[in-house]
Amino acid sequence: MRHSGLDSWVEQMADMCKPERIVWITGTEEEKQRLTEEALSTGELILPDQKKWPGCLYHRTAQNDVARTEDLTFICTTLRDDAGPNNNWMSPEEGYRRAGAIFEGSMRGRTMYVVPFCMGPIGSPFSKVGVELTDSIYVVLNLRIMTRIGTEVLEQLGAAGEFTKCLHGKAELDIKKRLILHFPEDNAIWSVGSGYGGNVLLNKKCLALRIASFMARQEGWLAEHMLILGIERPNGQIQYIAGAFPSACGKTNLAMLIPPEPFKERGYKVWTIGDDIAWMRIDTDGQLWGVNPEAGFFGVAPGTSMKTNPNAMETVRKNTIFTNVVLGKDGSLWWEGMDVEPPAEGWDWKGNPWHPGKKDEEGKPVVGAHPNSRFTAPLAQCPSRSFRLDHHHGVPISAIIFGGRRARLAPLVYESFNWAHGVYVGASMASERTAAQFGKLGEVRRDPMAMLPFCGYNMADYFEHWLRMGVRMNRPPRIFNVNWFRQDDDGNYLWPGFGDNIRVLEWILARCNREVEAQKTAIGFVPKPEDIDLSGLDVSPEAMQQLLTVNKEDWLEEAKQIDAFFQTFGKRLPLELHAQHEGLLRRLDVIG
Ligand code: OXD
Ligand code: MN
Repeated sequence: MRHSGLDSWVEQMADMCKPERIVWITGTEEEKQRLTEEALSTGELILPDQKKWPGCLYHRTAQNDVARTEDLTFICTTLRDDAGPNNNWMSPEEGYRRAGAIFEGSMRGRTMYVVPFCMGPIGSPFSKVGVELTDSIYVVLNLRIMTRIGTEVLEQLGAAGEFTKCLHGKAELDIKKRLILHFPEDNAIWSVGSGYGGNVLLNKKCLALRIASFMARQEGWLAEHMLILGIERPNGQIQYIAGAFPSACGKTNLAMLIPPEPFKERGYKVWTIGDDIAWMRIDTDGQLWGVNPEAGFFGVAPGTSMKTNPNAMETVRKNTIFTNVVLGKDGSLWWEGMDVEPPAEGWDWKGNPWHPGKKDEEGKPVVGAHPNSRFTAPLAQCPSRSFRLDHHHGVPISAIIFGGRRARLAPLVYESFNWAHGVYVGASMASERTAAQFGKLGEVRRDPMAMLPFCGYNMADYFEHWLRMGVRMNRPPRIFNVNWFRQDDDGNYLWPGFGDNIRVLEWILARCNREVEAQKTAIGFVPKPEDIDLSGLDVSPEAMQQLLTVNKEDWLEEAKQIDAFFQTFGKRLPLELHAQHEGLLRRLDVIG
């Protein structure tokens, strides 16, 4: 069955890019082998030791192309205001013209691959189809892991189905000729001049967040930068939590959490649905249900070890593509924080000779793996994967958590008073910069719902959409805020984090199930210290007290910053958020 709209679009794009040949991707094993061999023969991919790393591949990006380039990422809507202060804007005409000039003839002598992919389970009425045209085998092989691809997707699309038109070309990999453009009004994405995953796997941030968030508002659902996990309690009941955190706050670790011994013994288990993106909609029962539209993980390698995330280490053991980590002379793969011996000799992410302890001319240590080096691994290989991954309706969401890195301000956990207040908590979310990010260390960056770089339209309208969603649900999920990163006056973390975070999730579920009381504070409901299960843990009562403290002066200062941030949206900001802000100020005054 041919789809005439798809055929003519492919023809049109080929007329512009002028590839030597066009190959339609079907998704078979034999096709994967053929593509892999071709990429190995050109050096686009390298084969690591297949005994240690069966089925794994290694790739290096260009040195100027190692992370998402937010300043080259644009939302191209007719009206500038529709993109909002949270996005770079370009008119669609200018976008097509400028990127078109770079695409023109850029695939001469190359192959254009046509990759049909499905976000969400095949056959689910809630899934979305995209087709990515790309001149990169690396992209095709990554899409094969991150999404469902090939012939069965074309069958789902049928002769006239809707699809997102995604065009990617490496062109010259020149940063001056790099653009990542979104055309939400045309359901199209054009990315040119990059080979880095976040810029070129157009299914992910581009489609599943920026374009999908735009669609979600029109169609009445939510496309969010959230993990989803299920917690099985000793009685066998599994409840699901969705959570939004800015980068470097441990989303992948939380999604694959392994409970500490006393919890394991009592029968607690954690089930992973996804670590990055959640699509959530109101089902016929009037409640919120979520799916992970992805089929794989595109995770940060450094810091991942058997100590921090054993499930991730197990997941990446085979059939994984590694990008910009260390390659040993013996074919081993390694990254900082892997917690195993590095190879005695090898190459760093730039392809330069590297050995442990290497120093540059100034005597500074040379890292082997880029701090944003990645693994692309199938979700199906994750030991904690949920049996519900392919369910067409996804999973019912009991709680939503927002989180960030705040050394002083936010308590370990607090619950919002209701949905509208929870939207305010998400909208005013912020995190402190870490060494891994540009900018002043410790500086607070507002990142509402962790969506600042990913909301494909004006965030003021996004907040309004969230508020409306709450009204439409008969039992909306409860909304919480967590902060695993609170420190004492000497800069020591007060909370152990990682697997012990289940102690906080357990309190969250107890609140959802109305099993436990809480203390009302100006910012929300905070646990009574005795209601967080600390069995087997060395956290003193004083530390617990500090972890749960709401400091009036700090919050008054925070309120000023929230106000300044809200001002950037002008009159478009929903009145309800102003009312919520007033409410916080009033409560700080009254309750303290
Ligand atoms: C990611 C990101 O790669 O948020 O998931 O940048
Ligand atoms: Mn992400």
